[in-house]
Amino acid sequence: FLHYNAEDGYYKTSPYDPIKVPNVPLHEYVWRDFKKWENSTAAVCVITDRQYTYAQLRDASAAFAVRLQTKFKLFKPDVLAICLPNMPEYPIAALGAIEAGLAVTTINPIYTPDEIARQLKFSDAKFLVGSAQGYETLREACQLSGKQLPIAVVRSTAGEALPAGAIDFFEVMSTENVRYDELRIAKDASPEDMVFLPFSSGTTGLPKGVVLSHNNISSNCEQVQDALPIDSLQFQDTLPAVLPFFHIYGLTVVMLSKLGQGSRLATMPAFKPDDFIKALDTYKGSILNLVPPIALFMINHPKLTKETADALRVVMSGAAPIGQHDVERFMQKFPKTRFMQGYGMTEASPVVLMTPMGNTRYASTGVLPGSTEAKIVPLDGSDSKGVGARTTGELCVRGPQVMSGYLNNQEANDVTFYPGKWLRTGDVAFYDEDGYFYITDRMKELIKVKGFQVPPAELEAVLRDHPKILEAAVFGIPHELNGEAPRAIVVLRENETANAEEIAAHVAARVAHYKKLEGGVIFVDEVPKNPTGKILRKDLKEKYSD
Ligand code: 4UU
Repeated sequence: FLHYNAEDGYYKTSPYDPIKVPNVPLHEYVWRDFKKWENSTAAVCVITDRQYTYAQLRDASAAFAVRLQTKFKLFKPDVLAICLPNMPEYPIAALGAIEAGLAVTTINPIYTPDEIARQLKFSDAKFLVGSAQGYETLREACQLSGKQLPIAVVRSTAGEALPAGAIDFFEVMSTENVRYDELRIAKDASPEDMVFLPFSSGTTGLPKGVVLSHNNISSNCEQVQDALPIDSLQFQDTLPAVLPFFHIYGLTVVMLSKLGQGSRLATMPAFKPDDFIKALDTYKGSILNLVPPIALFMINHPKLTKETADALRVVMSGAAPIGQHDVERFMQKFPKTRFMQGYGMTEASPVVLMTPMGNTRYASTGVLPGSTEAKIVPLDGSDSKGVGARTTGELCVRGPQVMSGYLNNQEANDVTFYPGKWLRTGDVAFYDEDGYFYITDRMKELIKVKGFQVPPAELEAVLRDHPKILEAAVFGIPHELNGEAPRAIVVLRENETANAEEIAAHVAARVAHYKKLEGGVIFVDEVPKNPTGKILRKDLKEKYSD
């Protein structure tokens, strides 16, 4: 599967058969086989045990679609924002909006009002779905963004009050008196339309809107399903859905792909040890997508025994590197469980690599899924031609899952793609003779904490807002449990004094908690920069990591 041509140099193709791009709207793709399991549970909340069958989930989302159009006058190309923790209603909101012809932007529910406001503005969202608990934060975010959006609130228990001014999501998704034939499909609707607008900082700078189409997402579902085939008519798998649905990993790989295959989602609003153990033990979690810190938790937590995870047949780790030693410890503790790895990024819907069944190369993040091509190019950007096996460089990919580009950002698109639609990942990798890829480093500035994106440019902007700070630069240092922790170097204005705590507190008050300056603050006289004023990030790591 190694090829060569004059334009691309060496490039790899997938060992799998090419996928058939579904070419239908995403909700139709997800519901394609739902009749086969319409009375099975589709989603259950691990905390409250409230649940929906496939028929209930599908009907509720169709009802939501109708009301978005008839009651709220939302149509293509409007954007709906979902700011919810994981819960069974999440797919109702997402697939309903999609059925109405809208695109969905997914917002981290633990964001601060500032962070939410920014995404509402960038995405130009017209409607918000949130939780009762998060309602005040959303109101504040609306005020900050200057947009008075209708906010539909999901109450997680029947007893939870509807906040004043909120729309009751249960009313909007109610199947009572709904006229399904009133749904209007735009004449120009196409599977190439944007369906999701998640945010990612990509290789540099602030978060940008990632335009993902129906075909991008459904192609990636197909690709994942080929690498991990399941048969719900024989046995219904349960997925402890602990990875947040707002992030592309939870959204595509857990929620959409598995609903398309008839599995049961056991949703958790946050990672809490007892809930997580319950999802494995009581709900018999059998396929588990996780990030490395959760694998470490499973290895180390005394209450989580081999018996607790008795039903667990597959675990897939992704979103950040995991050490081979940790994989081995995991397999020692859970010998019945097959350990897989995936590698992906928001810009690729997300999956780019997955270990195949029976893999024993535990340092590898896997092989290319169907219809995906990759090449490794020199790190210095001097040439975009691919090099051969066992040579390290920047990983570039192309395939039906790769985004068309960032929203309204030609400049970012120009640096993110090489000619021929090759997406630059910003990750350092090589492949072996058998087409297994190994991610060895990250060359882009992005910091990953527990698998979440922490863009340095975002924290640098927050630091620059501090009245005592002249300049700042942020980078990641290794962190035993979370993978990395953000650290800042700070130059104070003349005649100012400050201590590290007050600087860290300034940041902590303005960002989601995983973005805090856990790695500390160091005061310096200057930020290392090149002649054009760009921060020399490599120097930061070398100079200030100890
Ligand atoms: C080393 O993290 C993601 C998507 C992760 C994902 C999705 C489906 C993993 C497995 C899967 O099946 O997306 P982003 O956009 O938040 O972050 C992308 C970056 C990558 O560029 C890389 O630097 O996260 C890092 N990354 C990894 N690094 C992702 N997966 C891995 C991995 N090993 N397995």
